[in-house]
Amino acid sequence: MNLFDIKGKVALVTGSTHGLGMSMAHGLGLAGATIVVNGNSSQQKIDDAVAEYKKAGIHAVGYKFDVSNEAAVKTAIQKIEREVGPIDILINNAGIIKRVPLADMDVEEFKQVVNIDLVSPFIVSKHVVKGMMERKAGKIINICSMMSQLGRNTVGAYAAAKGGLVMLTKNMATEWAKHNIQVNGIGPGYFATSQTAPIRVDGHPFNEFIVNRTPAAKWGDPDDLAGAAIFLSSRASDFVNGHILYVDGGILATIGKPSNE
Ligand code: GCO
Ligand code: CA
Repeated sequence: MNLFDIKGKVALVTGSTHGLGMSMAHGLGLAGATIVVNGNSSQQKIDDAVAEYKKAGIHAVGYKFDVSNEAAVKTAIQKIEREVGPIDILINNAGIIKRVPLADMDVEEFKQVVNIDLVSPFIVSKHVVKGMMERKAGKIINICSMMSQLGRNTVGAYAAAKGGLVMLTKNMATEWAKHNIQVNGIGPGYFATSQTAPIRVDGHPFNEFIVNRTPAAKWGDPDDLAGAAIFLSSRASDFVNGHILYVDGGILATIGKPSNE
């Protein structure tokens, strides 16, 4: 008996052509799940990502659609379920960030961030959960952030959206747990990805700040998220509802320390 067995499950991971989405999807794929790869920048990027998954021995199929467009999401989910099979696992990972001080931020920019990072997980979940309800089984994982709990200069819109995503997770869990659908979140700390590349460059004060602020004293390796993703996708988490599993090297456990300690 393997509590963590997800062999043969179908997992849709939004924004899985690169970054943390790709790392988590990779982890689920190596554990035996079929990965539905999603992105919206170009078909080429999806094809390249699918080829990369396949090279690692993962069963992967690609679907390009915009997670913020309800009509496109609805069509894509129907197509995926017809062509690949019922979606057992949904990871709402696709997201964007804009680093602009709030007092200088255009309302349209703010709305764009909330639209992708908060409204879209609602849209995709809404169209995936109906099938899960009929089948009386499902796993939904919303990708939260350190900014679900903490503020930081310039990322106010992102923080507002990621904070909202925690409450969306709890409310999805509240409404759907009785259908044997577990909705939880993963809150990544600071990981070395293209998203953090601009603030991670050697010599950048933020690079040093993060290493000092993190008890584990390093940026996370994206592969470190696979365990949390597998746990929340498998039978091992069948009575875990509305929880956010922070994978952060201890950031949220501490106030930090002076830079000379
Ligand atoms: C930033 C970072 C964060 C991280 C991550 C932290 O500018 O502070 O980009 O927003 O991406 O979400 O958990
Ligand atoms: Ca790695």
